[in-house]
Amino acid sequence: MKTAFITGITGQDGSYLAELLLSKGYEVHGLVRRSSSLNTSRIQHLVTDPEYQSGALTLHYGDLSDSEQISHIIRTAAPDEVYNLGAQSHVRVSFDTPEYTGNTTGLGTTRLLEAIRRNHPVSRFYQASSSELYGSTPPPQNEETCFHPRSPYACAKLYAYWMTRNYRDGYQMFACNGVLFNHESPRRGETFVTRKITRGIARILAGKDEYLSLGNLDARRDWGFSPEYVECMWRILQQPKPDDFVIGTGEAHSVREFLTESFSYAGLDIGKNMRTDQKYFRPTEVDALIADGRKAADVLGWKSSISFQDLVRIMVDADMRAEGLEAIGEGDRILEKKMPCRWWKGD
Ligand code: NAP
Ligand code: G4F
Repeated sequence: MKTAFITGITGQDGSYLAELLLSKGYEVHGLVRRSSSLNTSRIQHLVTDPEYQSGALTLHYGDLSDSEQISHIIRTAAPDEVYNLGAQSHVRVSFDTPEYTGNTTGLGTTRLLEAIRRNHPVSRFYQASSSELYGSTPPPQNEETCFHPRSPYACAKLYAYWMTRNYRDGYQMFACNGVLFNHESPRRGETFVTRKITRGIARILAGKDEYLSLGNLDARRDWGFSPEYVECMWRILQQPKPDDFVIGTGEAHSVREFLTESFSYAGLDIGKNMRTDQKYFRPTEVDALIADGRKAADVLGWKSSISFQDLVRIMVDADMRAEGLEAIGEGDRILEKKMPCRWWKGD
């Protein structure tokens, strides 16, 4: 049985990855930061699942700013694979908290790499790098494209990206970057734009809100489906040699297109139910991200199967149900057709 350690296990990707690895028979350790309110809702179903009560899932309190606890976990769990998904991951918030973002998203990676190097250097390491690294470099973007970060978040991720490569080169560690483009799901944080829109739709239909407030509608993103992307993280660590990979669908849509597609699916009127608000605009914006994922297709044998329209339907339906409304239903049919062997249990 292999052992994995996941930072960010309570987040969108961490929760799906935990399920994927448990379904493959891994023993999974996860880092959970203490908070005064419950932050384990995405993995609560795993915590209470009798299947995992025999030691397959172990949660450890800790924080990416606490090197002693991170070292202790690496030393005692001796994981075969480490997935560093923990981060202050919100780009807009990083403009308000640049130092904190640098500490967790940037230096947190170094703390983990150093804990591995000193305690268990055979661990394979996955760093959650981001398409935000490309910033203002025009698309399409691949492994050779130069980086031009446009936010404190992207600067922190750039430092983490290079530390990962330096530990690979300098210490021969199996350390890899997955440069993932935006990926979403019903478990996406409520303040990222896709989820904000789909949840906003459900709240309007439930009579709780009258309208949704958004910022820049012109930015274009390459949006994929998170469960498919965590599968790539795992595949990256199963390769014969460590390497970096770009992961995305190769198709981009604007925020406006996401809004139009989801509002029309739910039968809402943008003119009546949407407003723009300056507070959601950013000091510097990333205009367009589109993955050139040919390397991932060739080496990892990976290609996305959930389209933009599918994603919209899956997310709107999930939020309708979460509000106690009836789902329109296409989202369920898409998942049944395209992902019949689903390994995740939540949603
Ligand atoms: P997410 O939902 O925001 O999850 C972030 C996780 O990090 C949560 O578990 C969070 O804990 C944890 N965390 C935050 N600060 C921490 C700290 N100081 N110490 C320990 N843990 C901390 O993010 P995601 O969408 O799953 O993304 C996973 C990773 O991939 C992140 O590193 C993100 O930057 C990166 N990424 C994401 C995308 C995307 O489109 N989703 C694309 C490229 C890269 P709480 O639950 O307690 O907040
Ligand atoms: O959903 P977003 O906040 O995601 P963003 O900034 O692209 O970052 C996400 O993807 C990155 C990968 O490229 C990750 F590394 C990162 O951790 C995160 O997961 O914003 C998407 C776009 C932006 O252009 C933003 O300006 O939507 C625009 N937007 C317009 N109105 C809004 C809003 N974004 C948010 N969050 N909230 C709005 O009201």
